[in-house]
Amino acid sequence: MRILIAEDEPAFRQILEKILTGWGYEVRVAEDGSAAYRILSGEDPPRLAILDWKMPGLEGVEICRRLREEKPEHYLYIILLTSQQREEDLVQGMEAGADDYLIKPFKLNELRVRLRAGRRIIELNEELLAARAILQEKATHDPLTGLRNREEILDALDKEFARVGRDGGCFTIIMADLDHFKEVNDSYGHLAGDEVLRISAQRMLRLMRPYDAVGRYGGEEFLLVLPECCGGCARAFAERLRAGLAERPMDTSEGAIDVTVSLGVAASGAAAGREGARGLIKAADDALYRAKANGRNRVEL
Ligand code: GH3
Ligand code: MG
Ligand code: MG
Ligand code: MG
Ligand code: MG
Repeated sequence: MRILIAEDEPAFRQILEKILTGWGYEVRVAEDGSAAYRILSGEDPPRLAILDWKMPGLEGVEICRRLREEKPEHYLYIILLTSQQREEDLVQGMEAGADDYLIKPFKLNELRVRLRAGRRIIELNEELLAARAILQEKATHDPLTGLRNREEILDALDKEFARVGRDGGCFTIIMADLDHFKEVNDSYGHLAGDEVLRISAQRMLRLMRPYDAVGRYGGEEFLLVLPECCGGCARAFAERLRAGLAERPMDTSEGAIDVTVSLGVAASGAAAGREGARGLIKAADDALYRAKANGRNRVEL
């Protein structure tokens, strides 16, 4: 585990560095408070720090205070090292955000076990963050395709709607529905149908720009939100999407399957005002219905 030692006294700093390296830590050192603060507030800082209290530049307590205020999301375990030994100092140091406190001179064994306690907390914190990321992913994404789920793409649409209302400009949404998908399931089985959904999602993603959003709106229905793309741009994109999906058969475990898609396009201007984002969905849905009625594998506005 990486650790920062901030200590202005060279001899003591070198001893600490040597000892901690011997204990298996990957050690970085800072010779004064400003250097320590730069490292800890920078990119990918160590998660464990031993800070001397009295240092030129910034004092250890001040570093604690600033980091807790500025980077509350980044968990850093801080041990303050100091020769201050009054109770008020301890209280002040911990209140500034230190996790632990050691008074010089201290016993090496004590430092060793206190660091171990710190590591336990850091590891627990990391597990918690990982679990939260998984929950977050599950709550916002469709497990089959990995695309945003319905709530999440509707959320993206609401945000885009609000952005355009505030900053002006335009955007387009596309409702895309696979054609005769029930037949794919009936002929090749539900698992092959699943594979087709996954491949369709991948093909769509490849055709989109990085700031476009796509989500699985329903079973075999996808909603796309395209910022700063209207009129000719939107039509051309929808056409590329249609052609790109149908371009070549999709390779599944049940063989190659030909798939086409119908698309309904609606530009933000179409539903400006009272109906809001839901009105736009209705417009795209109506266009999709026309695309189906007019023979499928086509784009309607
Ligand atoms: P249309 O061209 O009019 O859209 O015809 P369609 O057959 O695609 O439309 P319909 O709404 O009749 O059928 C959609 C099918 O999609 C029915 C449903 O079983 C299937 N489906 C929905 N979700 C999934 C899924 O997650 N996996 C698979 N394999 N099939 C799904
Ligand atoms: Mg000092
Ligand atoms: Mg369909
Ligand atoms: Mg249908
Ligand atoms: Mg459908």
